[in-house]
Amino acid sequence: MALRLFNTARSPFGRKVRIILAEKNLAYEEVTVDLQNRTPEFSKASPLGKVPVLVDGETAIFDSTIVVEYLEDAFPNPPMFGVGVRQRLLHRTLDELGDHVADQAVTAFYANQRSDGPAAEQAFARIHKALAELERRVATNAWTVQFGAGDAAVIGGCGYLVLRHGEAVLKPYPALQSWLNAQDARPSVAATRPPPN
Ligand SMILES: N[C@@H](CCC(=O)N[C@@H](CS)C(=O)NCC(=O)O)C(=O)O
Repeated sequence: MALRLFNTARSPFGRKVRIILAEKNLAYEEVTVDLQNRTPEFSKASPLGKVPVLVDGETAIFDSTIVVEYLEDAFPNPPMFGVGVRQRLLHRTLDELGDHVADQAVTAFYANQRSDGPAAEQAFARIHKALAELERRVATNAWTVQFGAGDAAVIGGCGYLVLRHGEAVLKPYPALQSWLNAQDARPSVAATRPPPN
């Protein structure tokens, strides 16, 4: 049965899943969701009303981290969590850091839209904690050996951060920035670049 992905064009979480689908060379149909006007079909698949949701036959799967784990279990090759306990842990940790950047970048975006300075400031303080940890990990080579789930989450989160808040936010993190730039050449990353604002 064909895979269907409910998503929005700029969702950082959706991008993470799309990178993994591309890396695993899996065909799927993408269904673009209007979050202001959810269809009954989407609401049935997504109890929390969020994207992304992957539908495989009769099974609807959310959230993005669980979708990626499902794809790994259902379609193990090529592996997206590296080899061995340490690499798996590293992918999961990067996934958490990448999702944290994504979550807080979304929060800051909406806070700015309603001119809520303190909420945006709080979100940015949280973003910088995660970016500092990512910078430390890239700079000390505490990173994944094989590209996979963790890398995809960091690219999704940081890509969305730059899209919504500008490149300057990464200035204090040169190692992370150059790692991100290098990933742009990867076909799964290039093919999933979000459209401009
Ligand atoms: N933890 C979830 C987060 C998903 C999420 O927050 N998606 C946003 C779009 S980027 C959404 O659907 N927001 C709509 C809402 O919260 O009502 C995941 O990893 O899938």
